Amino acid sequence: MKYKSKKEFLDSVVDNYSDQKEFHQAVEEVIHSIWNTAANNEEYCKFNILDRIVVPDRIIIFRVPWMDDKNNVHVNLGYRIQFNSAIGPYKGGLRFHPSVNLGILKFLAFEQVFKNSLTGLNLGGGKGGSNFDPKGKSDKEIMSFCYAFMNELYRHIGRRTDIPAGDIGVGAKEIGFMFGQYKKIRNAFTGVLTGKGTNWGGSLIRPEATGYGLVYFVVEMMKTRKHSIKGKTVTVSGSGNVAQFACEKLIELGAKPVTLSDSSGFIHDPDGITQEKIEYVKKLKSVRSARISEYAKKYNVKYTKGKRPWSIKCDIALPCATENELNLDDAKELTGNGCYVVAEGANMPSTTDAVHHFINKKILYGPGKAANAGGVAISGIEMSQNSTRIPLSREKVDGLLKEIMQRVHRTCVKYGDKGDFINYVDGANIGGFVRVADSMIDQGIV
Ligand code: NDP
Ligand code: 2IT
Repeated sequence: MKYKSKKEFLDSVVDNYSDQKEFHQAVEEVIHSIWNTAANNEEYCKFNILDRIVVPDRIIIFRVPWMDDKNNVHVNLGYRIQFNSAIGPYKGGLRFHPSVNLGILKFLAFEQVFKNSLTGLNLGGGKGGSNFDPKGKSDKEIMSFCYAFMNELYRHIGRRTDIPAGDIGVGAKEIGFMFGQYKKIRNAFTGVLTGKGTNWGGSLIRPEATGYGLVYFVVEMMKTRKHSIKGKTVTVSGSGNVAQFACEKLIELGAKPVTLSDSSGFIHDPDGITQEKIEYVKKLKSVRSARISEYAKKYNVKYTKGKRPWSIKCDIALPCATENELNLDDAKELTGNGCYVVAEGANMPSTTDAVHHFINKKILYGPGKAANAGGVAISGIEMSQNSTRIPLSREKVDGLLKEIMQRVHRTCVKYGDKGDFINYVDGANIGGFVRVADSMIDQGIV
């Protein structure tokens, strides 16, 4: 082993990438879990897997010039991080949000490597996006931006190379525009993106998959304590793709979601968010700048400005908005109020301190790379439907989603069972790592 201690290794990562704090956070969490596995394995040491696994295969950064409706010319930064392709072509979403920078995309791409490994499918890890802000933009401006983004991205992606999808700020509409431009430039109709419309190669259940899969994972976690999700009160943050479909599945299984949020505040509906109300949210949030405060006006419930929903008493909490949206104080408040299941629809929504608190309290805590793997898993199923050219039914895809989430859960238990509780963080990190590390060794020093 090249490093004398875990700390020495982590310090080297911080020194090399001093301004990428989210990336350090994600690496630190993984390294804590895998250290013993990596340090005690002769082959992993000989092939220097640790140093290699924290460096992306390549990072592409490019200029995205576009024109708004008033003929003003703007320039944004575009990124694609191709992190690791040991077990398959790069796969991961594109995020359009003003906060996007290299550190955030590196953390997301790094997490994606382990998440994709856990699905059991042949998917490598990648992520990309832009600091473009879709809020308040017209459809024409969104289209201009997506075309401009693809004018450069097309040369770096391909159905056997790198297959992007959606993430924050990138939904069906943006995927449509980017697919159209890729097809135009390449003159090829291929499954180069996932999350496509079902008329043109998309998979049924892909829009639902992250939220539904999250709830399937919660069901599996609760089974380990012989508990049922039925009748449980659930706080959910976010009100976008993941939050909406998590709520939908919760309602179907008889649980009671009571909150939703956005970057402006949260609503609390103590009677429970119903399917009818979710349909309203879907419509409301199809306009990117719409605010969840509208829900409070329409249904006459409380809206709290500038806060997140973690002060609300619940059995289960599902953070589904963004990174670091749940800190140590929130974690203490949640467990103090009796919450004993936390599962992450978002990527890295809990701060490091909050994660330690959940683990010390031995609650059922499902980290994002396991709990939200359903989205990318069904992206993988979309790719296989594009290859065979045979679309699958809703029931078939939903069945596969359930099966894959059960597989992810089994892997977490295999590597994270501590006897008196399951450490899902260790389980997900070690389970995800071993498959990638073994594959890297098989392929030599590349
Ligand atoms: P959407 O763009 O559909 O929705 C994002 C939601 O999160 C909105 O309610 C948004 O509010 C809120 N949000 C975004 N940024 C912030 C912020 N800085 N502070 C507070 N709230 C914020 O995205 P998704 O639902 O697709 O993604 C949500 C999370 O799930 C992300 O962490 C993403 O990486 C993760 N994820 C998504 C998958 C997918 O398939 N889509 C798969 C796996 C994980 P506002 O409108 O105010 O911006
Ligand atoms: O974070 C994620 O897993 C996603 N945004 C989905 C990636 C994908 O390729 O479907």
